[in-house]
Amino acid sequence: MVGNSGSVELENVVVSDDNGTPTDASDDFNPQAVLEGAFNVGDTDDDGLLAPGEQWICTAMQRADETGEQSNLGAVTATPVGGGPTVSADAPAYWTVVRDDHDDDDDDHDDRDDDRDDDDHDRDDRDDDDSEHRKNRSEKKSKHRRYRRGRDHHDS
Ligand SMILES: [Ca+2]
Ligand SMILES: [Ca+2]
Repeated sequence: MVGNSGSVELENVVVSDDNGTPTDASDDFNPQAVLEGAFNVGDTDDDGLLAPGEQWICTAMQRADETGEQSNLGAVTATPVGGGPTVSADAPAYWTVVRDDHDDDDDDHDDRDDDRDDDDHDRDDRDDDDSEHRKNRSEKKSKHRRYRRGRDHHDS
């Protein structure tokens, strides 16, 4: 998001991103302006000039090569309408990259927890109840398998 805290409209607004590598300018890029028609969605009077109070929006999606703490630096330059020195501003962003399969790992972990709870419960019961409970569970499973096999047979 790019704003103008001054009192003069700005033109030639250029937003850049250091791509998380401040010492390597070769991979820097310009985030895309979020447009509404031909102008930035935040250009409320559609004149292509960043007026005081306007909030222009730019966006970018980059794939991080490494997990862990990441940061990038967004910067913007612009020139005042009617002349004057180029103005600039920058803002760092920090985020953490996690692996794509992180959620799957969590699910597996939860399953293991559930099993462990069952075992604890069985252990509290007497041995007879415990074995009966296990038998009922396996009967239910085999019944379910038979049903599926029968239905498959019926279909074919
Ligand atoms: Ca860079
Ligand atoms: Ca404007």
